[in-house]
Amino acid sequence: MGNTWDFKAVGQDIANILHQPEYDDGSAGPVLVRLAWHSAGTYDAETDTGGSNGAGMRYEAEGVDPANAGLQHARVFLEPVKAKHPWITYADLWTLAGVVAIQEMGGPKIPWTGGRTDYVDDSKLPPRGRLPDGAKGADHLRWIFNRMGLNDQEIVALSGAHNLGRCHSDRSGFEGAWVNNPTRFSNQYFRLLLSLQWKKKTLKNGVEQFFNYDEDSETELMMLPTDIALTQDRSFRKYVELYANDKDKFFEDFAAAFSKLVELGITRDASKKILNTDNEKGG
Ligand code: CCH
Repeated sequence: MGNTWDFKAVGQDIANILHQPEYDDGSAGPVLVRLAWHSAGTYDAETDTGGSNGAGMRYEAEGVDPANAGLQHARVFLEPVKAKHPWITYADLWTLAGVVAIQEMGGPKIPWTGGRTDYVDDSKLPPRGRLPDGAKGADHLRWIFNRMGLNDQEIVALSGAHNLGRCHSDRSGFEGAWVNNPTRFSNQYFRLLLSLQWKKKTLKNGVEQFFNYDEDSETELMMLPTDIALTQDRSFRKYVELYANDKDKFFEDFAAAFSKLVELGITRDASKKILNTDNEKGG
C-alpha cells in the first residue's frame, strides 16, 4: 500500500463496470447510487452514530437489514474494483461509486473527498429502522432526514434520485420504475409527479403504491407513497415545482445535498496523502 491514494483511477474503473447487460436496465448505476445512500443514510446527528464510515453493510446486522435487500448486487459489482485497488476502503468505494454512477448517467458533478475508514466502532453502529419506509408520509420523511441534519429542500432534492432505477417486489415489495429512462439522471421524476394523475393500487402482495401510464409509452410507471407525499405537503411541493421547472437548479441542489449526505459522521484517516480526484472539493 503506498501513501498516495489515486481515487481518479478507481473512479475510472467504477465507470467501466456500470454497463451490465444482464442486469436490470443494463446498468449497475442505480443500485450503486442506492448503496451509497443507504451506507450514509443511517446517520444520527444527535448521537453521532451511523453514516458511511465503517461500511457496516459488510456485516450481518446492517447487511441483511430488510431495508438493504438487493444491495448485495451493488457490493458484488464493486468487488473487481476493490480487487484492483485493494488500498481503498469500502466506505470510500461505495460512496465514490454512487457519485461516479450519477455523473456517468448524465447527472451533476458531485464534490467528494476520500479518507473514510473501514474501522467498525461498535459504539457507533446504527440500530435498524433508520432508513425511510416508502409506505409512509411527509412526517416520517422529516423525522428520518432531520435526524441526519437535512432539511425540507434537501429531502426533496435527494428524492430526485428516484429518476434512477426501479423497485423490485422481492426486495422492497414495491414494483416498477419511476420514469421511462431509469438510467438517465434528469428532473423527469419531478415533472411526472406533477403532470400525471397518480392512482393508488394494491399489488398482489398487499403493498400499496401509485401508478400511471406515461402517454408517450406503454410502460406503467410508479410512485411510492413517500414520493406522492412530496406533492401533498405544502413546503415539499414548493421544491418539487422548483425542480420540475429548473433542471439546473435541481442538479446544483442535488449535488450539494448528496455531497453532504456522504460526509455525514465521517472521521478521516489523516495518515494518508490523498491524490485529488476530479471531484475533490475546491479542486
Ligand atoms: Fe430510494 N428507494 N428511497 N432513494 N432509491 C428505492 C430505490 C431507489 C425510498 C425508498 C426506496 C432515496 C430516498 C428514498 C434510490 C435512491 C434514493 C426503493 C426500491 C424503495 C422502496 C428498492 C427495491 O425494491 O429495489 C424512500 C422511502 C426514500 C425516502 O426519502 C434517496 C435519498 C436516494 C439517493 C439519493 C435509487 C437510486 C433506487 C433504485 C435502486 C435500484 O436498484 O434500481
